[in-house]
Amino acid sequence: MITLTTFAWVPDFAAPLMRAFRVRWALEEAGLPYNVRTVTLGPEQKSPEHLARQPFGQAPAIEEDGLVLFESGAIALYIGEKSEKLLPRDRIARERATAWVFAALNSIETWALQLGIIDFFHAKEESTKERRPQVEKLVRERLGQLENALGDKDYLEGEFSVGDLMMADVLRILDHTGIFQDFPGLSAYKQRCAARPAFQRAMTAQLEGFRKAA
Ligand SMILES: N[C@@H](CCC(=O)N[C@@H](CS)C(=O)NCC(=O)O)C(=O)O
Repeated sequence: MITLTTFAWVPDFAAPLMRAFRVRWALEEAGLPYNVRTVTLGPEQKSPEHLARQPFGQAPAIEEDGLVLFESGAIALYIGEKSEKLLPRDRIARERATAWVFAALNSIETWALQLGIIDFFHAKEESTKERRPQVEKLVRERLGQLENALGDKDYLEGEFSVGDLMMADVLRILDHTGIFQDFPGLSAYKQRCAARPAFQRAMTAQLEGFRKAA
């Protein structure tokens, strides 16, 4: 059985966003039970035990049958291998789903995160006045391109896959901005993904875990 390592507690703004969520969601979609191990922010994060799981002292990480795996993208694909629902067996559909995982992490998350970091940690700094509009412009460009690629489909390739799981999770980084008002197609896509029972179960479990540790 997979053991997920997550933080025991994170600040409120980060609780729904913490990247262990995407692992929980993938596990729920795949219908796989899992154990949870918690690590505390601070010295335990940088302990040799945790660095052996996650070389940067971050979370999530997973372990199963002697495999220790870090990076949420790699973990999502690993779980995908166990479920056709996440990674289709068809060669082309499978590669396309994989491409969307990379697109979410490389082409969207990098920019969404920049905006998140500015808003969550540097909102009052002088440099933000100049930097934020530049970053927002780039984010908007990427969102427009993503919305075009989605078109009128329910999911990026028609059927839900691990690519949608990663994309929908990454888009949530921007929830605090209200930017999706200007992208109705993506807004509906996000809602569709968040309405999935597996998403709901994973979110309940994540928030409950943090609440108990608070
Ligand atoms: N690229 C990594 C990023 C992991 C990451 O940044 N995790 C955050 C929590 S969501 C973290 O560990 N933050 C604490 C830190 O960086 O010290 C992944 O996708 O797994």
